[in-house]
Amino acid sequence: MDTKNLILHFIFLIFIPFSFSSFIPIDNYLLNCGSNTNSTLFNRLFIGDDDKTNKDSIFLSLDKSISLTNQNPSPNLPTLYQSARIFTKMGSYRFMLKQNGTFFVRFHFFTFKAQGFDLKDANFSVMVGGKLVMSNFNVNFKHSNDSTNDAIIKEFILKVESNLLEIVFRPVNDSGFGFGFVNGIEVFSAPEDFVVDYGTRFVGPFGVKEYKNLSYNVLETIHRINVGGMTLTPFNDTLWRTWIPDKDFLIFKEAAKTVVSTHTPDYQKGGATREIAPDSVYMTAQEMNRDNQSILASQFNITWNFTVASGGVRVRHLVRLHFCDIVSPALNLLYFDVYINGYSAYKDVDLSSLTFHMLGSPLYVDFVVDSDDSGVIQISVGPSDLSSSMRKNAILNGAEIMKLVNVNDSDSIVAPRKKRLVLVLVGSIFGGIVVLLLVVAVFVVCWRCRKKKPKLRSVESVGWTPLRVFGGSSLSRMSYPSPSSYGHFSLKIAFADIQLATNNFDESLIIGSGGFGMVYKGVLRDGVKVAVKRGMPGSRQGLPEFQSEITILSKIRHRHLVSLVGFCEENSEMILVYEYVEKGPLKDLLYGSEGLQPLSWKQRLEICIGAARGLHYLHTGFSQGIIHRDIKSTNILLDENYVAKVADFGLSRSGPCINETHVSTNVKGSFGYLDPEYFRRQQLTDKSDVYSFGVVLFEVLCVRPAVDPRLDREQVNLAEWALQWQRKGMLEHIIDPYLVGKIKVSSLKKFGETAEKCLAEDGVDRPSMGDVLWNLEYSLQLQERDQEVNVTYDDSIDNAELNVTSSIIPRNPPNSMRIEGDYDNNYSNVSATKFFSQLMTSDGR
Ligand SMILES: *[C@@H]1O[C@H](CO)[C@@H](O)[C@H](O)[C@H]1NC(C)=O
Ligand SMILES: *[C@@H]1O[C@H](CO)[C@@H](O)[C@H](O)[C@H]1NC(C)=O
Ligand SMILES: *[C@@H]1O[C@H](CO)[C@@H](O)[C@H](O)[C@H]1NC(C)=O
Ligand SMILES: *[C@@H]1O[C@H](CO)[C@@H](O)[C@H](O)[C@H]1NC(C)=O
Ligand SMILES: *[C@@H]1O[C@H](CO)[C@@H](O)[C@H](O)[C@H]1NC(C)=O
Ligand SMILES: *[C@@H]1O[C@H](CO)[C@@H](O)[C@H](O)[C@H]1NC(C)=O
Ligand SMILES: *[C@@H]1O[C@H](CO)[C@@H](O)[C@H](O)[C@H]1NC(C)=O
Ligand SMILES: *[C@@H]1O[C@H](CO)[C@@H](O)[C@H](O)[C@H]1NC(C)=O
Ligand SMILES: *[C@@H]1O[C@H](CO)[C@@H](O)[C@H](O)[C@H]1NC(C)=O
Ligand SMILES: *[C@@H]1O[C@H](CO)[C@@H](O)[C@H](O)[C@H]1NC(C)=O
Ligand SMILES: CC(=O)N[C@H]1CO[C@H](CO)[C@@H](O)[C@@H]1O
Repeated sequence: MDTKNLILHFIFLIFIPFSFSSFIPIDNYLLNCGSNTNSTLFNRLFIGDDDKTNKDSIFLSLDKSISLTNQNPSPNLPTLYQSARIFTKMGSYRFMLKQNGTFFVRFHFFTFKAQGFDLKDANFSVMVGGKLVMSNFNVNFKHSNDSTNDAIIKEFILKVESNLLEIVFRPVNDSGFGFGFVNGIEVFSAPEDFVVDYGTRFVGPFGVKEYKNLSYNVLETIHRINVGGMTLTPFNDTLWRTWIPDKDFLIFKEAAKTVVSTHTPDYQKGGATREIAPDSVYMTAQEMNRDNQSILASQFNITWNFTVASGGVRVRHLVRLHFCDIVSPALNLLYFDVYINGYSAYKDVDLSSLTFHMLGSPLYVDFVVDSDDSGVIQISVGPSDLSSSMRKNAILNGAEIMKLVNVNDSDSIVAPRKKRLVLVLVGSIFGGIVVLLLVVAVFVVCWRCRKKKPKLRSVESVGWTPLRVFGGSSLSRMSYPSPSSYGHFSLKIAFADIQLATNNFDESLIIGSGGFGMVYKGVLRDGVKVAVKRGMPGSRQGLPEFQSEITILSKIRHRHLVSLVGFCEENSEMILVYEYVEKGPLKDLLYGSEGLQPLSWKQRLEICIGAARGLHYLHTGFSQGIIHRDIKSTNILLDENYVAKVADFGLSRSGPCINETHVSTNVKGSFGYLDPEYFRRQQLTDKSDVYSFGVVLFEVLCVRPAVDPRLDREQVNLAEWALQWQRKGMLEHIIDPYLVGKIKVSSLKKFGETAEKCLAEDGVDRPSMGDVLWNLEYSLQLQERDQEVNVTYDDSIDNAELNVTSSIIPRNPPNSMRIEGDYDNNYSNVSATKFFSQLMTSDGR
């Protein structure tokens, strides 16, 4: 939203006509459930839902429900709570509405025992207007033991865009044993603009942005607090709400002092109305306790902790704060900051400006905040830097906390709802269990669908934009960045989006870890699967690597390199977001789990070729090549088509300039893959990558770790060990048993030579990545060739091929590498045809 809209919003609010007459809802249903008599509560008439005279506008859909009456009510118990409607099967109320809009829906629950029902045992779900608002609700379970004498009232505020509102009760156990119940229901229209869709501040680690379409959420009231005041009952409230005092939520009570005004608030300018909150809320407040010099001397906030549902980013709350300057002797003396969950939510609040220069005019501000795991929403107000040292103060008059019921949870229920009602009706006619099974099946299917596609609640932000916290003291200074101004930051991702994508760094989404930190699987809002690499939060260790990786990766796009989707540098977080590579590290596939088909030789060759291409591109694709520095089998990832992608550029460094031959850096890399020359001389060249890649080649062939300390001394290091066998020309003795008989001799020979060259002692003797690439491709050709002329190594074939790639493939391998005899020995027990047919079948897949 842009500045203009916000200003409009406020101009609009100022001119909302106000009236002193009490609010009369257009639609107003109050039901005394399970009773045929009317009942009065707080001067309101709840009509009996069993009273046949009231049936014209309310329909009770199922005759299967039971009216239950409390035979031994305690004295003074309101009659509303002396009866209940019991649902042993799904049943519903339907209300005809005169007008669309936002509605209050309240349920009254009061447990008692009668006719074999103990209402404490009820366990049921409630849907309102097709939206699941309560699931597996159990009065006893949800509430503390001492509430047995009080009714429990659940309040929901939601938008209804239909002339019919249906409220469905469904026992959790649909087999006739479980049941649901309700004592009273209220359905009435909320005042216009009770929930507006603009100007809501979405507060979090990302700063403040706008939260749009608030009214499309179902809100469940969790706390309604008259700060600095006393309990207000439905008698005292225009919308029959109950407000409770704040003292039980206040932390460090000495810091706060209650203020009470005797002037009735003036609703002209601030934008609030009597329906938003009654006079009494605005006539009391907590301010900073400025009497106590020792407290005043130390800077402080007034802080309240409110318990809420925990559970990460998906549990969202609306925090509506009410303000009315009843403390200032004159205008523009009070400047304070608001914090929610420790995040700056509104800086330099200047009530005088917000009310267009009028003291004692109420206003409210809506905030949306994601719950953290603490199960607490913490609200603080404290003096702003703008306030003069003599007049440091902060106030709060009222607070409401409402949970945003996850509407999308219930989307799956919306679709089959109509069907289910019909089905249940049919079911009641035929008494068919089959029908119930169908219903269950529909449910299960929907549930599955829902589970399969976790839908992320969209964050109403302007895209990948850095957000600034509002710095102004006047609303006219509130502004939101326009999307167009961030074109060149297109890789920047808001922390909130990353939290969403990873379900707030859900441990179950961890797909890897390393020196840098954890790697999580995630899904961005646009559905793109990503791997989120998060540096240890708070620690700036590795910052150079982080920045190096961003710089490098943002420049690179290559089929065989994992591409960077974005990054996040907010709140001292270092987060890199990569494309998600479906099958994960080569290492995992190589050492695969039980039952997993091992990779064929052809697949392995193709993977090595892909990785070599990626590295070749890194080394040569830029005027100044890039050295990966940490090539290993965990850094080669495979996508769903087994296409290799080189990953993890955290340790990358730009290569030497033309006039230099190496880069001097601290030694980094992974044990077992590390170029010994690099280690000795601390000089980095692209040949260090070639060495590491050689180790990977042997690893792919032999399927054993680069370093395995459990083995005999001469076997510990794969590079040394494999080289020994390669030099003896007996490499086939140590290959992956799965590959035995499946590799053509010439292919293996070429492969072994290539790996050996990569592991040359001196970098200058190692081939370039381009050479390695061609040799591997040649090895693949040899494997793929239709007709192997000779099972043994044949120089002539090799030389024929060499004409094509003469500059790359080393001619005439040294005599020490001639291995014909050994191959003969090894395969002498396999007939040529058998050998080939094996090849055919394994390759024909
Ligand atoms: C209950 O109240 C309604 C509405 O005022 C009225 O029509 C109805 O007659 C009353 N029923 C009883 C039993 O008093
Ligand atoms: C209500 O039913 C659900 C589903 O069977 C169950 O998970 C939950 O524990 C039950 N709650 C109580 C309090 O019995
Ligand atoms: C209610 O439960 C709390 C702890 O959960 C306990 O301290 C308290 O004594 C209980 N009250 C009653 C009336 O049983
Ligand atoms: C409610 O709104 C919808 C569309 O917004 C409209 O089609 C319908 O007629 C309205 N119903 C009433 C009762 O106002
Ligand atoms: C429903 O309740 C009955 C009796 O308690 C039990 O036998 C049955 O397993 C329950 N069904 C479900 C789906 O929980
Ligand atoms: C808000 O709701 C309106 C009306 O349904 C819709 O057109 C718009 O796309 C919604 N905006 C967001 C950000 O969801
Ligand atoms: C609330 O209403 C009751 C009953 O009308 C009245 O006695 C009480 O003074 C009112 N309280 C406030 C704070 O207005
Ligand atoms: C002032 O506050 C301190 C706590 O910070 C408390 O110990 C002290 O008693 C208070 N003094 C008065 C006069 O209330
Ligand atoms: C008030 O609380 C916020 C958030 O916890 C904190 O950042 C700020 O430093 C606090 N101010 C004072 C004066 O303690
Ligand atoms: C208030 O909530 C914060 C944040 O969850 C927590 O750290 C603190 O311990 C809580 N304080 C009290 C007194 O409960
Ligand atoms: C409130 C909310 O997040 N609604 C979303 C539910 O899921 C659909 C897609 O299935 C989205 O379009 C809605 O925005």
